[in-house]
Amino acid sequence: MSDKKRGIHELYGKDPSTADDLVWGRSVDPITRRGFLTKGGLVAMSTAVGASIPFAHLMPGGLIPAAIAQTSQPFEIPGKEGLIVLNDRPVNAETPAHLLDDEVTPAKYLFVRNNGTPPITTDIDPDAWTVEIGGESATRTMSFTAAELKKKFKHYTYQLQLECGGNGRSEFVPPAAGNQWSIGAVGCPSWTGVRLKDVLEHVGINDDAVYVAYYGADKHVSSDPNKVPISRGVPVAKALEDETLIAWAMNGEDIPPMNGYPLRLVCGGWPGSVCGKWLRKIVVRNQVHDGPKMTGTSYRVPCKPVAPGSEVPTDEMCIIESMPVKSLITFPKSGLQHELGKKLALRGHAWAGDLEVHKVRVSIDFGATWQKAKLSAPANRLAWQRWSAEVEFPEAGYYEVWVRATDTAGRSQPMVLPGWNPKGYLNNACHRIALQVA
Ligand SMILES: Nc1nc2c(c(=O)[nH]1)N[C@H]1C(S)=C(S)[C@@H](COP(=O)(O)O)O[C@H]1N2
Ligand SMILES: [Mo]
Repeated sequence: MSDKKRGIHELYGKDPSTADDLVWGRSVDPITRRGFLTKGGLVAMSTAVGASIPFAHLMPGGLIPAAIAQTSQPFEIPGKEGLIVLNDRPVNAETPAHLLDDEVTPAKYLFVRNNGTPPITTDIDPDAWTVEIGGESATRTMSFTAAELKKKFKHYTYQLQLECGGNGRSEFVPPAAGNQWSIGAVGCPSWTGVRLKDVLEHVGINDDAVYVAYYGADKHVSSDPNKVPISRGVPVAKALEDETLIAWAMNGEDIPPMNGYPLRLVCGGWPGSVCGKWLRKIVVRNQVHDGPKMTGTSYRVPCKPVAPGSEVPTDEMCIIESMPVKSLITFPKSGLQHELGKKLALRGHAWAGDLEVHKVRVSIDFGATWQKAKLSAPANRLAWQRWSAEVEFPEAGYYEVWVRATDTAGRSQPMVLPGWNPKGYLNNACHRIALQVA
């Protein structure tokens, strides 16, 4: 059964409409997006979900029934293991904290955040994939195949954090719409590619350049070819940093299909949304980029703090740049039983956007007192840092371990929640795990 479930997700991951047709004989009305089930399809779906479906005629097309999509935890995307699926159209899946324990995040544990339908890249020749560099502030327009990029420019490898701007959204009150990420939309794999800077300098950028933005090969979920699911960018200075890469490898292997194979941008320390996957085009802009998900409330927060639930005018919203300081407890797993009188070893990672982490502390008394953890240097700029500590418990009972990092500018994580914002971005509250001491 679980193989069958996985099969369904794979199928839907590629092309929801075709999958609908194949699995249920369901056709989708292009305007209402409702699915039309044949009689046989309805019987098959009712059998699969275990009951008749009174509102079957109102069910959207291209959607796997939740009964099937959500029962087989952990959800398996090809090449991934143990991820928790939040949405399957588009695919969004996060990693439980204890699976982020490796210093370098393995491919199977890197989260997936898709805004649209990924291109089918399984059968392509990765070296023949082309990227165009242009835009009104580029001196000329040039096209490179991945093979040419590899041949022409020097290769670099960096370990770079990738965290979705909405990571932690599920804790905001009042709630914010969007994927209800808990804490696992983050990872720190090692990336290999060429510096975006070397490529841009080769092409030439004009003095009036302001922003550098990307377009990918994914499609809008509506299947409308004129709509772009996401196109974001960064100011020129961030694009020209040494660590900003056009990458073709993750941990020494091809980038996984869902993480942007065969080429993606990696721009560490900023919201993951600036790291264009399935990279097709880079544009050098003479203004702040205005592609989909750059404007309005997307990846923007109130420039000044607001009361929870406020309506914030667009011109009082600022684009998120560096991500805030944050940390995770990756060992032990929340919910463990621990023997009284024994020391408990703890470890995890801490990161701070463009900055470094200065110190990490842990608490076993809900933040009343803190103990300093050991903290390692990052493998390179914009990589997360390993921390470890040992704690002892005074008596039997329920405890929580909290972790709190402070960046080199002296800013610490909030203990409960940071400032509310309309889209629920930047929740860098302390991570906590539960345990029973007996
Ligand atoms: N082309 C393209 N690039 C994209 C996205 C996307 O939907 N399409 N999602 C962005 C967002 S919001 C995030 S958080 C990261 C997620 O990267 P991952 O799926 O490899 O973890 O990719 C970014 N790059
Ligand atoms: Mo994101």
